[in-house]
Amino acid sequence: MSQKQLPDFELSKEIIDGLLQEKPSISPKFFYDEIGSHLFEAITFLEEYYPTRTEKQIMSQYSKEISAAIGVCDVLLDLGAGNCQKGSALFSSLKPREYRALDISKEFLEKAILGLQKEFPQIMMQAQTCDLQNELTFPDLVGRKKIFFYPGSSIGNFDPDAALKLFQNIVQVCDGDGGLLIGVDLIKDPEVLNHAYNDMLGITAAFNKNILLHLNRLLKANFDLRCWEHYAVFNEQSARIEMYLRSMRQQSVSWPGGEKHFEVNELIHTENSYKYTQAKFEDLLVSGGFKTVRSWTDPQSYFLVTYAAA
Ligand code: AVJ
Repeated sequence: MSQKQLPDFELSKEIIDGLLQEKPSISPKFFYDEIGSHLFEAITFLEEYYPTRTEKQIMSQYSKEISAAIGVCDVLLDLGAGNCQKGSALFSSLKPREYRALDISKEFLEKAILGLQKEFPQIMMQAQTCDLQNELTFPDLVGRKKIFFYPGSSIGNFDPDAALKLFQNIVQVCDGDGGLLIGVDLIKDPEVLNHAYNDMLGITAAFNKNILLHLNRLLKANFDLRCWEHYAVFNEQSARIEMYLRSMRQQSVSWPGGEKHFEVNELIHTENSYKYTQAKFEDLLVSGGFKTVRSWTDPQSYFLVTYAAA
């Protein structure tokens, strides 16, 4: 993988540019510092947050059909691997020769890999940092059958145009072999969606606000978390959950070399989480260049797992 690690000043520039836009925003990739990664893990245990457990149900109920659709797996590339739990759950059915765990934060990955390697000594394992906003290339894996795994509806963070580009990139890297096993959240009753992003315990709120603590460290900024509140809502027109931080008062935030004034109720956009219909999602994969798609869902049609062959 040839992604370069961004130097801190480039990350800072990206964040500052976002904050100074007319509609301030922070990329959701900045959620996942160490605390953020653990808070997200906590979210996946919440009653209201159905995606993780529903995807797990689908994967285990249809594991035979899924592995039959995939066939031989030489290299399993786990995009946004996190704690590697979902990726390693595929080991027994896919039997990959090699496992590549890719994510933004390498620290989190390496801990997970260390434990896994003992349990599965026969599988070659490697942890790599990777920002999916950049192009994927795997010069060391040319000619090998690659199965990409992108679970959890992480694809929902991309707008459909960017998702299409990622699919095209994966198809190109696959070079006529292998494919993509991907999970995506489906459009459903807005009340169910809104509850999933506004949980009673406030874990999602903490996850959202933690992005500001991460920025305080990255930028040496001085966001005061007491002055910001979590706001998440399903936008039916755009078929996406939109997540924001709302300024509860007039305030200024500063960092070395700059500052930004926020009005009462001014919003910082932190995340889009797109939801699809099965038909729209399969169409997008085919538009990206995949030759065939096959999907599995749960009885309530809350979540979709699709294998797209390159
Ligand atoms: C990791 C992007 C799939 O959109 O549901 C969970 C992130 N944000 N709760 C999602 C998230 C708030 C999650 N993804």
